[in-house]
Amino acid sequence: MQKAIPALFMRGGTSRGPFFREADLPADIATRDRVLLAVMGSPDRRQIDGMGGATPLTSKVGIVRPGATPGVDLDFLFAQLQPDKDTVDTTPNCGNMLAAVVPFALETGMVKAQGETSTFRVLTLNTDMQCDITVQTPGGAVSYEGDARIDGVPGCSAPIKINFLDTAGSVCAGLLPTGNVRDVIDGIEVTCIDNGMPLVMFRAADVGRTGYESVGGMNADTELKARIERLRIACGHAMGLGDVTAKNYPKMTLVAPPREGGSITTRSFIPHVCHDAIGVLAAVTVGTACVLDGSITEGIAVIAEGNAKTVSVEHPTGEFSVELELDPANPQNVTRAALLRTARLIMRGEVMVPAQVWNNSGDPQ
Ligand code: NQM
Repeated sequence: MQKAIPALFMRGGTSRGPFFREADLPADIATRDRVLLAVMGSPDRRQIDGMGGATPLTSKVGIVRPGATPGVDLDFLFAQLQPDKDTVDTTPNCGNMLAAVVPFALETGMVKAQGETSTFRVLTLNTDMQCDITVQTPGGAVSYEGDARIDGVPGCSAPIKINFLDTAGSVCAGLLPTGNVRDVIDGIEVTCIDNGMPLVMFRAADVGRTGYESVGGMNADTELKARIERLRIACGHAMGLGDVTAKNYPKMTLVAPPREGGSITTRSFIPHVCHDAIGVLAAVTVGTACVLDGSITEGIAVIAEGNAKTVSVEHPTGEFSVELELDPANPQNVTRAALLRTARLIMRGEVMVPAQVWNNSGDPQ
């Protein structure tokens, strides 16, 4: 017998995966993780026996419950799986999957629409980060149709606005986990920074690349990938993250001058595969580095004056605009980050999980 678990299959930004109500999954974490691995078909490079799309960006899961903290409407737990590994990592955030949380909660009746638009406060349990998310709810239902366009997703959809309230030091102990805005690690000048996502940023030119290479070219560049992994492991120790060999962070971001009228060009390794675009909180973190005096983006990033800045982060499939607000008393302090995403309900139903997955778990489900 297989067990049926209710799920909505959703795109959130440039990522995709099944979303569950927390109450529909096993409470025991080890059993839950075995269930999620079975749902996605991991570990298997093709994920042929599950719902995963054979890339890290399509091996993601969202788990949602009503907020358990005063002032918080919804709690969101993000789980990163991998096609070819048996890991379920709930340590880092995913700002893309986050975009689908409020649509999921509205679709499942966990929250009620407030009017033409609805805004809910969401707590991301992975890193205890809060944000306000506004979705379009004409006539009391989520609308997925509109003219908002995000690079990396074909077509147009209804806009989803995410306003981050506290992103600094998500997984690391602070915004600049080495204590410096710039370090030389393993012979390369880097900025180690975490404003929502732990990143190691370095100039593409410093590893003999332009920063404009294609995703396919980057993924085929085994020499570069080996160099980046060595740097990542050294930076992990410097950032207080310990041995990051088996961890999905820090992500590695090559930067170069903008080419399309934006603020900076990026190629992101997440951490072993080059992203087709860039992660949401990775973009917030890149944007933050661009406004910090002395970071490795100095002399590369093109940034306008003023305390409210739009940083346009160029990536392989377009650009990602992040609105940053700086503290007028201390312009090195980013007080707010806002951005636009879209999401879509792709399928609703039940995902079937082989009964043997529950064996010996001790969980009554
Ligand atoms: O940085 C990819 C993605 C992400 C994460 C990754 C993300 C973020 O594009 O907030 O969205 O870094 O693994 O979904």
